[in-house]
Amino acid sequence: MLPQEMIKKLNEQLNLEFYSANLYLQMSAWCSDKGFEGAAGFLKKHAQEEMQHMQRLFDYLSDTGALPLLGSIAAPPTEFESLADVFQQTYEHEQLITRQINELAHVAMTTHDYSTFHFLQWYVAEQHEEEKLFKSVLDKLALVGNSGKALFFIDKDLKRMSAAS
Ligand code: OFO
Repeated sequence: MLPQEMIKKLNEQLNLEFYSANLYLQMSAWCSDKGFEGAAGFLKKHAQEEMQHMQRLFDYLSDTGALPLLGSIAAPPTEFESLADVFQQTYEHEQLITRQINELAHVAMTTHDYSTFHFLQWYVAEQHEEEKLFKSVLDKLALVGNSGKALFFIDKDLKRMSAAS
């Protein structure tokens, strides 16, 4: 059985992954509303990945005899300034998640909870990929600028990226 403090922290992370899914799904809706169909599809697919992150925590808690607790989840923002603003916020959000995962891994290690420490390694690797992915989109946006043509190109590129993943 996991220590109570770790069960609480893993449940917080589970709910945060739910929030990530809702955030990206809401962003997807904004993109679709503004005509960025490639970005909308990319973020919608990513929202599904976040649900898998949630599910992994759910299963780990359950498999170790703890009770997954689904709490209330804050509503994500609904308005964004631009496509660049959307992706700036995704990147910042992923950095927040990385800090949370690192903190969890630190607690697991220092309390000798090596099972959870091992379980969290998947998230450590995943966060590296997630930050890299969103940073690459931001870099492209910075490179091409904000013209209609540039955004059209980026949107097409996001469509290609989500079809390839
Ligand atoms: Fe995007 O990594 Fe989970 O939250």
